[in-house]
This record gives sequence, structure tokens and C-alpha cells, in this order.
Amino acid sequence: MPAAPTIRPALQKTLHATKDQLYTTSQHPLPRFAFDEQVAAVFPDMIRRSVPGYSDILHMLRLITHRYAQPESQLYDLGCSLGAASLAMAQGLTQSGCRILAIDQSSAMIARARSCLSDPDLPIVLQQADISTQPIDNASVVVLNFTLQFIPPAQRLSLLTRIHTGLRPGGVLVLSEKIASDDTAEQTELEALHHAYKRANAYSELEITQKRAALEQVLIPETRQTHTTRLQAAGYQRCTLWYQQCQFVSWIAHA
Ligand code: GEK
Repeated sequence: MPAAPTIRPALQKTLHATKDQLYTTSQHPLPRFAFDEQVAAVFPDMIRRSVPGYSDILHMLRLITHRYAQPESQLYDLGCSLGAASLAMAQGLTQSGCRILAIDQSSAMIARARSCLSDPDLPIVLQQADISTQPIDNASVVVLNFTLQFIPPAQRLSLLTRIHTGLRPGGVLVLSEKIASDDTAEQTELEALHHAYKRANAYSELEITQKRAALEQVLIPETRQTHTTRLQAAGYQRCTLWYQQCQFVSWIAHA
């Protein structure tokens, strides 16, 4: 499955960007992390240097889409940022009559995604909206790639339930998240490994510390158990954990 000619230039744009230097100098007071223009401008570099295995997950989203997309259905990329996951899904899509709805509430992300995904031949429709209220309909593949962690925990079950209701029989939700562990030793070890990953990607101690503080109460991770129990409560029949590297995990949940 080589990248289709229309997808290749868009991929180049979403994967290459300005270096993330947002936390290189000490900030007082430190603003809460937000998906604003500054973040959108460096986002591909930020996510690649911060999330172990991000590009492997994108590659697998392409294969998962190829396996589970159904003809004449809708695919959703919820919290799409610049649309990298949508492009991966577009690469794997061989069924007819499908479109990918790529949704994000950040105007800065959607504006940049529009310039990356401007080719009218791409089956991707970008929309600026809050996924907490977004209708999901006639879906075969829904992707939440590191987005649920930014939704207030009290709203997570209703979002997952709405997605489940909008999925066709045989449809899947791909849920990727940063997780927490309730085992202190495991939590400490996974955090240390993640910090080592960031240091190896040329983030300084100051950058790591300030980014972590800025994300406090913005990115709220939960345990694997909390996620799988809630997916069951939302109606998913079966949940396969197909990926984990440090605290970064991904499940395929079957409708
Ligand atoms: C990727 N999936 O490259 N409604 C819509 N969008 C939201 C909401 C909401 N309520 N809350 C947060 N977002 C992408 C990466 S980033 C993950 C996803 C990260 C959006 C937010 O604006 C941001 O673009 C995205 O979710 C999270 O595969 O930065 O770690």
C-alpha cells in the first residue's frame, strides 16, 4: 500500500515543522497548556519528540483502517490536530463511498490542517467543533488518537457511549492514550523512561519540567483498568490492547 500521489505532499507538510522551543526559557507565571497558534506551529515536532512510537501508531492506523473500514461509511478522526491520523487513514482506505471527518476544536489547528490538506482529491472533511457534542453517525472506524486525555473525565463515558451508538456492527474505535499507573513503582519507572525519551530527543530539564507543569489539570491520564472498564460500560464488546510503549497505549475497541 504505497502512499497515494495526492497524499504524499500533504504528509510532508503535516510531518515536518518548526522546532518546538516553547519551553526553552523560564516562564513566570507559566500559562496553562493550550492548543493555540504557537503550539500548532510546532506541533509535528512536539508530538514526534514527546510521544514514543507516534509514527508507528500512524502507520498502524493506516493498516487498521484498511482492515475495518466498510463501504459507504464514515470515518472519524476526533481531535485531529493537523490531520496526520486522517492522512494515515486515507492511505489505508480502499472501500468506496467513504469520507473521513477530521474534527478539532482549536481554530489554530484547523487553519493549519486546511493548508496541509488542501488537495480536493483527499477524502477528508475538516471541521472545527467540540467532539463532546459532535454527532457520530454511520461510522466504521473512529479514531481518538491522544485526545480523550484532554476531555474532562466526567464527560468521557458519554463521549465513548455516543461513539459506540454511532458505530455500525463490526465497526471499531481506536483509542490511544497516555496512561497513569496506580502502582507507584511502575509509575515512577514509566515516567523516568519517558523523560529519558524526551532528553534523548534534545529537550532540556527546564523544557521537560515546564511542559509537565503546564499540562497539569489539562492532560488527565487514567489507568488501563479505568479505560477498559469504561469502554465496557460504554457498550464495547471487546477491547484489544495492541500497543504500549512507556505510558503510551492504544486499544481497538469493537462495537
Ligand atoms: C494526531 N490526534 O496527530 N473537541 C475537539 N478537539 C479537542 C477537544 C475537544 N473537546 N479537546 C482537545 N481537542 C492527533 C493528536 S492532540 C494530542 C491529538 C496531544 C484537540 C486539541 O485541540 C488537540 O489538537 C488534540 O485534541 C489533542 O494524531 O497534543 O498530545
